[in-house]
Amino acid sequence: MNELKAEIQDKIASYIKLCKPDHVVICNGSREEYQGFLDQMEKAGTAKKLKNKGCYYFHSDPKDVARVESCTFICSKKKEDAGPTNNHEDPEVMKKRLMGLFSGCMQGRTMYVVPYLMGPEKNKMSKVGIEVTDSLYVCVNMYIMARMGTVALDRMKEGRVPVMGLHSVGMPLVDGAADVHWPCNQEKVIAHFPETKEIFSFGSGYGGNALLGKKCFALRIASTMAKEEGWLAEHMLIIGVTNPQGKKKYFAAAFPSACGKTNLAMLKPELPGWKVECVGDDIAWMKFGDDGRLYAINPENGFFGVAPGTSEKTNPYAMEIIAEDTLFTNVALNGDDVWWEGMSEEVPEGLINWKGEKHDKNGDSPASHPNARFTAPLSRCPNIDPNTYSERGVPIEGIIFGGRRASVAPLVIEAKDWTMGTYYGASLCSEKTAAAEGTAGELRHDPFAMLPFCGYNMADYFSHWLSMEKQGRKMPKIFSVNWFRKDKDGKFIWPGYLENMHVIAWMFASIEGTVDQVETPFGFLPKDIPVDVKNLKEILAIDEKEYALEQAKIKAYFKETFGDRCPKAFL
Ligand code: GTP
Ligand code: SPV
Ligand code: MN
Repeated sequence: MNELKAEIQDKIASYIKLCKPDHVVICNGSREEYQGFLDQMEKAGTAKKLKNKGCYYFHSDPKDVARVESCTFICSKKKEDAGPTNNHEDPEVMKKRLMGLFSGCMQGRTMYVVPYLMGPEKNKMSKVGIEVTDSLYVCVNMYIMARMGTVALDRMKEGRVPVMGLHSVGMPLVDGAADVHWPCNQEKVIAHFPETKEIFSFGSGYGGNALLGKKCFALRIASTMAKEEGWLAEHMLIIGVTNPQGKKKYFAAAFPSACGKTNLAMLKPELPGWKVECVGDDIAWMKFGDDGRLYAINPENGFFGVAPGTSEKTNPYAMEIIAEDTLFTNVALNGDDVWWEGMSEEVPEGLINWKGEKHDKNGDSPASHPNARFTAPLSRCPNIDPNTYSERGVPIEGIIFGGRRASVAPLVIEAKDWTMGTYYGASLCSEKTAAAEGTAGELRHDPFAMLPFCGYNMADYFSHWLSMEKQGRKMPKIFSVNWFRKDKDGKFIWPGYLENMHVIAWMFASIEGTVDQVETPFGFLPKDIPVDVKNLKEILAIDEKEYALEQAKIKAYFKETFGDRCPKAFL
């Protein structure tokens, strides 16, 4: 640490002075250190060792189970730079509030300094961060999700400037108070300072609230960097798709939280001759190269995946990934193994639910929390793409936007050009899920699946996307998909999961120019997709009247929300 620039050392010293921890540990990111942390937590009773090698179980406070969007702030100097879709607070006002919250917040605890690298070691787009935290749970999750320790410190010694993040669960141990299994605070604040590229997170130990490399850095702060530097930081999975003739194309796809990114990234095709390989399942950083192609990297090094619904049938690769070296949070315990809704049809006897109570099989509450997650290393993925760690990134030829829509949105539609495709992204609507606080099922506008993750004015973000199209660039084709249309009985029409390969294959062929399409004013629809699905016709077509009505509503939303700042091309 001593080799680091004076400013960084001073910053950490100021965090120590403010938070008053009993001890400070600088993490080196070694396997031994990781195992030591897990042993420590097991001894304290906050982690439970499971049957499978390297697997551990954790469960949270019931009041700390998902991202807290209402407590997430963008603290730019000007309110309009945060824009109408973000909570804004003045940086000075927020700093004052934070100083109060963080003052003495680590008393009786240890402060861990976690240096980390986002992105492959040799890739030029990779960036460094430092998360200072009082949570061991965060340390072990960061070990899996980012590249932690020496590898990042080395980059900083070379002169790379880290994005600084201070995180506390917000529960000091004073006057001999005993610790609890999941310390947190009723009051939560996740504050981002885009101008100084700093993050402060207080009160939560869960997921995107606390693992600062993920949504806070790799999306909110990175999107502001991307705007300044002319690239894209997106809530997207990345896959490589190979057709039966051996031709390969890369796709990036944005779906809102808990709408199918991890599942699509791990797709194991049953369609003969096709192969899908995974580069990433949640975040993509993309930049046009000198050759005019759009190159993407996955800044993360692990999966923080939704557990419920994951099974041998729906996602066999995920089941293979989580067989070892995986951390489970808020799933149900089945002896010294884990279980969740959807893993098997039969609910096992004698489960302990995610709250640590005996599960009532006949009751209404699920055994696992709907936002229960697994944290597993990217390297365990059986279909990992050989170019995942490449120096250059992978060239994207197709971009997909998708929401969770019971009606209106067809299975797949292709944009006629970049502007229409960008509009598809901007006009994305989706039903809310358990990944964030609030009522699941409510339909909301979620432009580019970035509503909770864009670090600046969303209207400027639209313009930034439009400005990507330049002469000499090979613009990817853009598609919009919806796996979630329901019939009159409320059942999904499309079987989804592995069957999504049929839609990917259609998009692949469309980029190649080898499929028949139906032209509509809103884009190109497939003439047919050769698969035996009841009511397929209903989801392949659009009701043009209903569709036009929806577009009018979207335009009204753009006008009302963004006013003059909204790109004219969308109005
Ligand atoms: P985040 O990690 O929150 O960003 O979520 P995600 O976009 O990676 O979603 P994920 O793949 O984990 O899926 C979320 C939920 O949707 C899970 O319960 C899945 O079982 C379900 N799901 C995923 N793909 C499909 C699909 O094709 N059809 C249906 N019906 N459900 C799906
Ligand atoms: C999401 O909500 O989009 C996630 C989970 O990927 S979290 O890391 O909690 O943001
Ligand atoms: Mn996500």
